[in-house]
Amino acid sequence: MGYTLTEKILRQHLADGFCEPGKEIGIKIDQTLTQDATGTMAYLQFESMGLSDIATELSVSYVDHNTIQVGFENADDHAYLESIAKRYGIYFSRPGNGICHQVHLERFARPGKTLLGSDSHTPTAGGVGSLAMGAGGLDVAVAMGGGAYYLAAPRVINVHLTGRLEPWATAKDVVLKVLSILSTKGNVGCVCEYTGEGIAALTVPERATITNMGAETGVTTSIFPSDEQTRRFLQAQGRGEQWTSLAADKDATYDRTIEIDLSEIEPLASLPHSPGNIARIKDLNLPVDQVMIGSCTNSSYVDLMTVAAMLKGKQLPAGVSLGIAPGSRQVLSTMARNGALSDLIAFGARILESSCGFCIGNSMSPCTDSISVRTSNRNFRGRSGTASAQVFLTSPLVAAASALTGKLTDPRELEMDYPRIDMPEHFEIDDSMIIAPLPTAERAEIKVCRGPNIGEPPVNGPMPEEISGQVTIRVADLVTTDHIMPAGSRLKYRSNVPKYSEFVFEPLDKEFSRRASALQGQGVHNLIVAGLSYGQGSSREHAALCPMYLGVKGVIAKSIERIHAANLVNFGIVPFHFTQESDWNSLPEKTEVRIPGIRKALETSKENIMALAGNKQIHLLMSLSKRQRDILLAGGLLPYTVQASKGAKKEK
Ligand code: MIC
Ligand code: SF4
Repeated sequence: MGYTLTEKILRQHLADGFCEPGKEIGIKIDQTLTQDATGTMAYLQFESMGLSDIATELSVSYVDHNTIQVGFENADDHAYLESIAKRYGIYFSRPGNGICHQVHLERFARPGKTLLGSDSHTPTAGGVGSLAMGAGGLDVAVAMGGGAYYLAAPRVINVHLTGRLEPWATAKDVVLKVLSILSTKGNVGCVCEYTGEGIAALTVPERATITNMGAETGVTTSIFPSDEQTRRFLQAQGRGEQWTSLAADKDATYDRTIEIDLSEIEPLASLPHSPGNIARIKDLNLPVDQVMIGSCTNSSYVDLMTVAAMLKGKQLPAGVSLGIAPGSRQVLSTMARNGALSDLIAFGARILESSCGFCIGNSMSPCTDSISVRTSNRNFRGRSGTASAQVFLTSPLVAAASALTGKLTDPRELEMDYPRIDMPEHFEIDDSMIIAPLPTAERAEIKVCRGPNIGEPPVNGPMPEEISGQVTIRVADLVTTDHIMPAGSRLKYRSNVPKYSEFVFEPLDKEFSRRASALQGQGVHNLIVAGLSYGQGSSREHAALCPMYLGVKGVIAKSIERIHAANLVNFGIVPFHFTQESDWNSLPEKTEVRIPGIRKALETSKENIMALAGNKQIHLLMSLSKRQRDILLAGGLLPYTVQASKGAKKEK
């Protein structure tokens, strides 16, 4: 029996366990990436492990989320990150150089390598055949130190593509089609592997759009084989020697197969307020107030050159605003040289820095009750920075068509020839904004810059004998990490956990933080009760770290998303699942809950737990590996790793 591509790469990197779907395995990580919003905490955690160097083949620290700062906080983060990179032999991509996923794809991602990134869109590199996964910063810190990354061996879904995209249909529409089939829930523990004759015509940047937004389905990652298109891309990036051919075996077996005929793909959109609400553009007839083009999903050279060709010589209608953020400095400077940038400016576009910016509500928030069309990957309520705005996610071509007409427009309706833009044979390469690691001998001399915004990572105590507390908040289905730990204007507090913790659940319940903190002061454990797919969206570990700081000991949910469940364990919070639907009703807010013998249950690998909700007994499931139980007993991955390394030293 042959192997899938995913299995092949996993087997080559296996460090612990057996590759059997659902079973926990540890794999060796070749490359890591971090970005500033999650990276500062990841490096603080790395430092507290007391290691002298990184152990990966390559680690890159990007600054792309908070680049245009108000106040000193982000600037302090940047200075810290630059100095840490110098100290430990990490590449440093300076602010302005571009969005981590776009730059990593252009300059570093390689077929067959494992990549772990502290950002949920790390699977973008699956476009070049990397097995690329998002994780919490602490997992990335451990991987940088040479520790294995633990995950459930995935079930592999074959997304089989046939046919060829028609003009005006794009890779974005393909991934929106995939979302319409898989939805945003129920895919935890799966990988999407793309196969079929339809892939041959898709370029690497198109593939990367698909693997990037695959994250919204909740899969562990998505991956394309490495073929002639991959070779072409690597050659165009001056990295041809890094190409190797990779594909699944012909007789590989898959858990499920999805068939998509590319010739039937039409321009689609995700409707507010979930990436999984898919509709055809031609069925939507709505006025548009704002159009935003960019983000790690759609800001490649071809994406933006096509937009520029569509807008050239025309004028932005009154009442509509247009912002464009090229994904990398490579894209921006190429367009500056070839004149396409002036076409965009002449049209009336506002050119934003090559960074995440608008995608995370950091700039150009739309006005009250408006409609914003965006090429990014998430449209959760309020993520744009405006709670009442309606965000539609589309391809760059639909976005450009809508900027031309002032309403949501299927570009096939424009009286315009399709402007076919090809990927260049050679991209313009200038890595001067990437600071390469110092020679090892010079690293120890580096002084790490710590401004007042750089706090110590808080460390949890060991798991108590029993959990005794109350339901401090009860939330519905599909609560995202944007609900738990808002970004936008709050993002600058990422390195200051006490301050950032004031905003836990802010979009849902402004009083939560104060309440939890007061209960914690009285020695009461806080518990969160949640519905389906709790913690979907980003990899931000602050959605576990800050609740931990406020004394949360457990989350009881109908289901929890992969990265968030791992983050909870990493910060000593037990992820419990309901086993009986009716128990959900027994846990309204303020219910007193006791989980006696929780330490014992963790020590003895007990899975089915009895808890007391008021006077009523409820049944909970604690489905964890031995390693996860040990982490929870220690109070989290940091104390666990420190204990484990002390143990190893004693044995020597
Ligand atoms: C996002 O898109 O929400 C982010 C900001 O890039 C996050 C990371 C974070 O929360 O900092 C992600 O996707 O993981
Ligand atoms: Fe940045 Fe948006 Fe991509 Fe997250 S989804 S990495 S905020 S561009």
